Amino acid sequence: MKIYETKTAPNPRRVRMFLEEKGLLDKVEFIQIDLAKGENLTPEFAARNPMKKVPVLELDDGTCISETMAICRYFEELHPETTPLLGEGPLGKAKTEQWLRWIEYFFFLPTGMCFQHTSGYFKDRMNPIKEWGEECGKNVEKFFHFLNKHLEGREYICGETFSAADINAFTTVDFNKVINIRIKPEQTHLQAWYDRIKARPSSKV
Ligand SMILES: N[C@@H](CCC(=O)N[C@@H](CS)C(=O)NCC(=O)O)C(=O)O
Repeated sequence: MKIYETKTAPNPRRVRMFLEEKGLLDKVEFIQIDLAKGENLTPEFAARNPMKKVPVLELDDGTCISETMAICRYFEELHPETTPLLGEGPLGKAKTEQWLRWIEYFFFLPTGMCFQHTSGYFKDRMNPIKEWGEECGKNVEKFFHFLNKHLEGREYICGETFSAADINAFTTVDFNKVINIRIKPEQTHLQAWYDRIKARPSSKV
């Protein structure tokens, strides 16, 4: 199996952390795609993912799976003997999914929009609108505040068990450094949770 990815990009990092937590990282060969050079925009890459984004998982028979959470779901189902990261039982799975979607819509996406629209990083392929980026940044700040309150008295985002919700929120908090949004000194619950996740070996992959 191969994963086409970019080491510095946040979506592929979510997949690497997920695989490391399951002890599956060495099952996959990683192939680096240079996004700045537009290696994801070639017809060859588009044949693997018509959305032209990383990560993409390519199975040995050539089948390609795009979308970070679809790739994570594939490994969760393929290896039921590994630590579950997408919840257990009807309620656990539903609550984890709820958090994954909140984090994706209200945290990860505005973070990405703030980065792309204020930095102009992809201005060769999109039309950055600075005001939109700044507005998204304000929503990201609100989510930091929301997470801080939520994490008071909780070890992990879904409660007592580490899950993909922690991976996705952690990698998003980290990526926010590039747009200069950081945990504030008074956000002590968020900081304590961040330090707990950072201490896990998977945060280094
Ligand atoms: N919804 C996709 C988003 C993937 C995505 O936006 N990947 C970024 C890197 S983190 C990318 O490939 N950007 C290249 C571009 O926009 O040209 C997922 O969850 O995997």
